[in-house]
Amino acid sequence: MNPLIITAAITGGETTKAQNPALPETPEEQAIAARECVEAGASVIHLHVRDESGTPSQRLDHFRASVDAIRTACGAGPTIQISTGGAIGASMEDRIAPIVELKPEMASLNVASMNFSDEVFMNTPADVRKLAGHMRDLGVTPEIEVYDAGHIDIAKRLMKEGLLKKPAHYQFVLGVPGGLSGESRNLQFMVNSLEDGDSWAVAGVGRYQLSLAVMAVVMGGFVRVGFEDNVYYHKGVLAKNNAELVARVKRIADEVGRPVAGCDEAREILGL
Ligand code: KMH
Ligand code: ZN
Repeated sequence: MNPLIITAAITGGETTKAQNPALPETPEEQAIAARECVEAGASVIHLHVRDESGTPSQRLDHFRASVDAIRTACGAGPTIQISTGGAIGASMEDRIAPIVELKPEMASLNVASMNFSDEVFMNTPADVRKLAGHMRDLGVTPEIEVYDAGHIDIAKRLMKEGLLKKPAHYQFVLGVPGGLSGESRNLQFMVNSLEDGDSWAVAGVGRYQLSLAVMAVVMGGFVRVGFEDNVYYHKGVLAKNNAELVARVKRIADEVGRPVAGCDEAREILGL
């Protein structure tokens, strides 16, 4: 079986400490969370950052502080995947800036506008092309975030336009109110829609996190867990930290004989 890449989405753009007091917000908290997740089996850290008051931020100094703190805690180990989705309402200029200035090895790329719970997550075609163009020109590998089946078709069009390279790496974020829900038939449909050589991971939102992780482990996909998408360990029981969610996926993989990728192996698999 191919090695399993586990991504830890430790903070997110929408989760609050009111939902789980263990949410890492400061660079120091994020560094501890990242180290614990890597020790538990994660090889990629999907990173959103906050300002001093805990409000989501796309500011460069905030990204720099968190990236530096994570590097100090984890060494060159994990791939730090910068979020260009940010929080709902962030301007496209602010979302692009960390990519241009920090030139990370990997960053998320959202390809469509959609309702996102009670709000609207804006990704106009012009903005998506602009961001994808920057990533291509700077050699930043995109993880294509897709929340609905048609988003894969949008990504394929961007490939035809030369803005995205093949093979592509997708993150299926399933269970956002406004996107596709996290039933197994939906995951299977998404996987069936990919082209040869593409890779995929799944991030189940809320109650879908565990079931979709289990499916991905046996289907040969990769898994994202963490407080960005889900703050619970069991129904009604908050996770103590992000690492607890990572460790559970690692245990499941161990049980079914799927090796878990180390940090260098993940980089190689993702072509970074
Ligand atoms: N906060 C969500 C609206 C990403 O990181 O690229 C978007 C998001 C996606 O989290
Ligand atoms: Zn994110």
